[in-house]
Amino acid sequence: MLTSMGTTASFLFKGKNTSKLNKNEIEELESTTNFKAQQLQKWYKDFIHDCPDGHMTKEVFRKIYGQLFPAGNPSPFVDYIFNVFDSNKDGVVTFKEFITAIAVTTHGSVDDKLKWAFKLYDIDNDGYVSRYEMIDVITAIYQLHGRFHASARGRNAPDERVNQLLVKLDKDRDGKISCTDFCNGFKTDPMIVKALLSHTLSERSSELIVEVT
Ligand SMILES: [Ca+2]
Ligand SMILES: [Ca+2]
Repeated sequence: MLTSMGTTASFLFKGKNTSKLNKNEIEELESTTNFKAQQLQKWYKDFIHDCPDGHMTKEVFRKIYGQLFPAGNPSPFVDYIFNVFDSNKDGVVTFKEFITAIAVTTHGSVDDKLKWAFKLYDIDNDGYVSRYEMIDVITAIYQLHGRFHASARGRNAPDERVNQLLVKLDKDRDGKISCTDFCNGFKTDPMIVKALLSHTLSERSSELIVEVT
């Protein structure tokens, strides 16, 4: 995943800056993210260099994904991924929100990563992933890669792909998946992991979302 966003952010945030987190901020973030103080200061320096106002906007995300996927249309996917980073839903991503997401996606537990990925798919935040939400996210991922009209047909078409996944994940056949179903499905069936993650999150972008092995 950007080692996802990490890699991306690193190249995007080049430059020198003297901005630093204060002692209290460092202590809080060390305990919540498991990053060391030195790593946090570096992340912060890079973050402030590119976001002098102290928050990332959706435009910055579009810029990052546009650079990572020059052949695709990143906008639909950015809408969904931004929503996960922006945990308090105020329309901007603060450093704390940013580094928290990076921490989960780079060195969180498998459960934490799956819960994070679940939020990406649960677009309306009602606690369930519906068939339509899954189709929307997978379609956005195809568009991100710029291959929506090329290889995303037949068994690879988003609705067909979702049908295959729902058979595995939606045990009670009510057309929606809870976070527990989602996490259990991923953990008990490696093929689902492959189908949704490698597909959903291939190459660098996949790291941004979740890494499960
Ligand atoms: Ca926010
Ligand atoms: Ca939902």
